[in-house]
Amino acid sequence: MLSKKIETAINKQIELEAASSQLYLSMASWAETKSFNGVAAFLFKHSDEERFHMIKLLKFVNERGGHALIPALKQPDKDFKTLNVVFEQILKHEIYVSNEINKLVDICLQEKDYTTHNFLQWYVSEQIEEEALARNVQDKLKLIGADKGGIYFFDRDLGAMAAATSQNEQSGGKGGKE
Ligand code: OFO
Repeated sequence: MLSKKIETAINKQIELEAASSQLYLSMASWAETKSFNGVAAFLFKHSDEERFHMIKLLKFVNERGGHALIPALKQPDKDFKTLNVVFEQILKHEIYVSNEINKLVDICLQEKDYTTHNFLQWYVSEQIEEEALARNVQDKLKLIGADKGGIYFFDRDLGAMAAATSQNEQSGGKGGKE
């Protein structure tokens, strides 16, 4: 059974995962309108992953005797100007999410809820991966600078990355992500 304090804190995290999914969906749509189709595929995939993170929390709350609440949709940012702006924002956002997960882990320790603490370790690892990926992609963009050819290949590589992850998932692998 979850304590009220933990149930409320996880519901807050459900809201954040949903907002992350919406933000990446908005970025994907922006990228598609700019014909960055590879970047769009990567971001659509990322948005799906965030939704999965939300559902995983939702199921956990309900299984533990709580009530997972579905948050209202808020319109995320819609104009990003450049790819650099998109990926800077993603890194900032992921760092924020990691901090929120850490706070949640801390509440579990205070409440001596070791079951939820154990469950949250998946999110702790996931955030390490997500921050590393966001940093890596942002570094690539910094190297490319204003080089149009570089941007072309960057877009192609991100599309290939999204396709490889999907293929891996279809063949039963974890695809590096869930
Ligand atoms: Fe849910 O992992 Fe990113 O935000």
